[in-house]
Amino acid sequence: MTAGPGRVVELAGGVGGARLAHGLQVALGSDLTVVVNTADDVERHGLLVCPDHDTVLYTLAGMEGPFGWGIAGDTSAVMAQLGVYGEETWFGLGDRDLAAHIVRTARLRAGARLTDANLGLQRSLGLAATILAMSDDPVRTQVRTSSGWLEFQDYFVRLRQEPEVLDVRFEGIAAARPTAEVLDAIETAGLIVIAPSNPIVSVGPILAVPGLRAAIGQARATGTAVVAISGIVGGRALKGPADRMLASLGHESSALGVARLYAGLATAFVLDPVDRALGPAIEALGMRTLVTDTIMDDDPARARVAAEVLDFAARSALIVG
Ligand code: FO1
Repeated sequence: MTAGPGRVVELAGGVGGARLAHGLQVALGSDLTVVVNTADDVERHGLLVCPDHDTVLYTLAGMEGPFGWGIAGDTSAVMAQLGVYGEETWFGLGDRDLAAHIVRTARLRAGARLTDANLGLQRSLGLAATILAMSDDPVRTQVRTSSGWLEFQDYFVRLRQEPEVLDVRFEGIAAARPTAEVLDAIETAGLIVIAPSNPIVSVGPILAVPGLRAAIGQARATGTAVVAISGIVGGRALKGPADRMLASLGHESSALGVARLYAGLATAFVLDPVDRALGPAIEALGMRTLVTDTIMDDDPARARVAAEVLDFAARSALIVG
């Protein structure tokens, strides 16, 4: 029996990251820290909504909705009434979900940091793991389409990811600072896992926070394994528009295309059996590879993928010595 990896840090976006986090939480409990993308955050009806944080929150609490976000069985009486008042209702907020945005916004207005407002929600729902905002400073993803720059949720939800994405920028990123909690988590991590989330708009903003990529590089230089999991399987995104986005931004829409984005950062890469033939090209980027089924449709699959990633990291560390 080998010792566990100690603290594990997962960099995560929404649904894919949340599913892996759920599996990791089963194995690690409070040794898991999830650093979430906040560049999808959006102000709706005067309230701050943090989709990636909340998706991980509800998933770790075992209460996520049928599409992966929101709360299972939630109702939409407030949205219906907002529609009566002439408000836009394309971004659907459930009644119980709204409570989180009300509490978060109130605490922020009272002077709390985003990190602490979110930690309060996590404590109330009894999470074992910790979820940290990548930064307390506002960062917002914008995508350029043929009709100009759009706010991320405008593109993602209102326009159903239909327009081709010609460029991506993270407004506010230059002034964003990583929090002390995030830097401490990375410094003390025994393992860093990059979730099978969109590498451009989910993991991309996290790595773009000034100082964060360097902190991971420093951890890597002192022996911490950095394992990335492909969210592209057989050339298609497991969820969302990552495949089309990679292609329209000039990257290869494949596990190899994802691995190239993490070259120099990840020490190991997990790919699906259908992509086995890409293994040698990924290894040529300087990463060890693990080939395993990465689809996490149900709880046992999440636990299995998480356990395999942990086992792989432990074996890689033993081999590296
Ligand atoms: N995604 C949708 O496709 N439609 C929605 O109406 C929607 C509402 C929503 C409300 C709260 C929340 O936390 C997430 C929500 N999402 C919705 C998902 C979300 O905006 C995206 O999946 C992520 O931003 C991409 O990671």
